[in-house]
Amino acid sequence: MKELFSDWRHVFKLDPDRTLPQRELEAVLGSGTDAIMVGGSSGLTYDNTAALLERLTGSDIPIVLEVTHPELALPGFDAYLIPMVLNTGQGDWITGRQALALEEMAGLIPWEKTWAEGYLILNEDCEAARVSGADASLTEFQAAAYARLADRLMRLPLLYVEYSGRFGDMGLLRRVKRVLSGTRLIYGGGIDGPQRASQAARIASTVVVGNVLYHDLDGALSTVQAVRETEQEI
Ligand code: 1GP
Repeated sequence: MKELFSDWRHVFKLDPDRTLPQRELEAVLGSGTDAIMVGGSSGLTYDNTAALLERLTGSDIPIVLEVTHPELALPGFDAYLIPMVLNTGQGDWITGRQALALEEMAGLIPWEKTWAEGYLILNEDCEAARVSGADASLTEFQAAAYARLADRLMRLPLLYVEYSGRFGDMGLLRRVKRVLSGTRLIYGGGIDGPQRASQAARIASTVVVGNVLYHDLDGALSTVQAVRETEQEI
């Protein structure tokens, strides 16, 4: 089935807790990227998420929110992605927090634009690993088992291999990709320019670029074309 994200190759991730001046934000929106993801692992509030949404409203590319806390789930986004951290021993981050949110909000959720997003967090030093207690030390073999679980058992639409802040192991990513049959593979972490963007885009269906936006805008913008020009391995 074709979903909103089915053709996304390149995505910029913006963190409401960090500042991007207006001119830079406009450059991001006009960069040719396929979508903007709004998300972060800490420091997100209703107010800073609403403020960023307001600045993004009116753009002609999809603006999607990764909902890490129910209070952030403002109306007005084009889609909502609900992270489920697969490689944590803390059930709260797999289904606990999500179920708690549903106790209160089930009737308010726009299900037609809401999807689960399985996360494999593989950089032990990143904030997401710290807050969710993820076991980031998985071998390729273990990561592939989680990928099968996401794809075959849970039939998740999306699997996000997250190395936030560090460029990941492309061998592991390839191994994960090879076991997926229906789940779309997203990669994010440490992409700082065209070369890494292209390396990741050869394997992952969607490549997410975040941090570099805040210290090297030109480097960040150059990843869009690099991803466009890269064909995904079969
Ligand atoms: C973070 O995967 C994204 O959630 C992007 O990672 O910030 O390292 O680019 P970087």
